[in-house]
Amino acid sequence: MTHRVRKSVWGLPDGDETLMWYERAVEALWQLPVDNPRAWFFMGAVHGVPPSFPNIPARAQFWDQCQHQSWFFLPWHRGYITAFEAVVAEEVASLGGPEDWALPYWNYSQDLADNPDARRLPSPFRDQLKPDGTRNYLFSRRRLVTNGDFGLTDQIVSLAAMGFSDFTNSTPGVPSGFGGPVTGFNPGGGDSGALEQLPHNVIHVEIGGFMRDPRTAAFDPVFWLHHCNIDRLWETWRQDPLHADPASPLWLTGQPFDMHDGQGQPFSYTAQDMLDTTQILHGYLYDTIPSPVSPGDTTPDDTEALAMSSSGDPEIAGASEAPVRLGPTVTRTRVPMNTDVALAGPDEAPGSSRRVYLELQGIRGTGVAGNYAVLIDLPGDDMVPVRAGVLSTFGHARASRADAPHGGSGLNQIFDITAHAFSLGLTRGDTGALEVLIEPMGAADQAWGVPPGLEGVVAETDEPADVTIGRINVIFE
Ligand SMILES: [Cu+2]
Repeated sequence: MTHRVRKSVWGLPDGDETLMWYERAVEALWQLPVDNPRAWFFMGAVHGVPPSFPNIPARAQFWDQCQHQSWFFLPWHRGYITAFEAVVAEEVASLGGPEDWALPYWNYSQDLADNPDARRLPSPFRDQLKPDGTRNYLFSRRRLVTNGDFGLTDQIVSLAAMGFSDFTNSTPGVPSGFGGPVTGFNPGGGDSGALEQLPHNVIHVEIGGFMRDPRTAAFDPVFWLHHCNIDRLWETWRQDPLHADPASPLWLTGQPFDMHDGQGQPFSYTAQDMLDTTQILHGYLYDTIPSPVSPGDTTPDDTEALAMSSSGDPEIAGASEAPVRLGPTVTRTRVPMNTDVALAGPDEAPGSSRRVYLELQGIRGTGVAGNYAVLIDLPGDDMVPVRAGVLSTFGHARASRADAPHGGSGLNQIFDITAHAFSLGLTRGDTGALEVLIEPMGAADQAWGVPPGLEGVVAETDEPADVTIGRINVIFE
């Protein structure tokens, strides 16, 4: 049996019709009533429900289901985009297109030497109208960029996540592994896994428009190519014999998810059902990854992977004294250090098992905000501040609602600053404070902008963008 093959969108040859058929299918699905499980609006609301969206009977079971800041992030989205692919492929075939349509992926992290255009949005997504003057259903207003160039930097397309050896880690204060922390059903709140954080969250916010908020993200047709790429990166990671998905039954079978297939029939799945891509609905493969090994063949097991990566109990070596509200320019925060904890011995140089993390805890607020560059510095020295990472606000408003998981305590974000901590002298134990600088990246884009045809269906956000960090911690592990 042959399987659908998901290809790089920038690698599609001249004259390829994959995106032409995608656009035609989106147009057809757009016309379906919102309570039809195959409707564009229904499928987008499965991820998140925009304010002012209609209430339908299926809402409680099928909408607002996306899993974020969770070890279910990757398997839930795999089922979601594959169900979407099934619906689009069904529509393409019924419109007279190919029988084997597959979702392409956008590999923005591709080496620019191999493809100078890799970081640009492919042109079929850019223009409001098609060459014949009719509406382009792949268009969505995105950060007011019309030439496809979002200015994605090396830092934004970083694949550092692929270096994580463990899938999950639930130790507070340290990164939660490649795939995310152990949770139950979790639409948002807490720590993102490494791949979810970067590039996933950061790309969402950089693209802007609907993509900036989980409640509207799946209404942008490029959402699906972004998530197809994230899914490909998971598949690439898990094909490495040194990596393993969680072996816990809580992950494998403990949490079922409800979805609709290409015919609009309900089905449910667990993470275990997502491990062999050739067995999910119609089955698919990626053009550049070898066939999956069968589930269960992977080594080492989860507990060994966890044991290898954790080296000691994390301790808080410094903490900010009050919540930090981010301003329109640079926000500077002094983080007093506890000199008893902030001491690394001479044998604990970079490369040893001792790690230092900067934790932004309880990122809360309203509206749709941008990304922020996070830099660290020692007060009073003459060195230039160094970059600790990118703070992404994707989902911060949703994770702040009192009815959200964790009671609306917001998002957490953790950066590994080990190398900087040694070079700044933070580990000498004689440093009184660390200064953290948080600076908006790029232009503000506070409105979603309602694309043509969605007026009256999706309200433009009227909440002001506001971001507050509950506490900034320096953690020694
Ligand atoms: Cu996403």
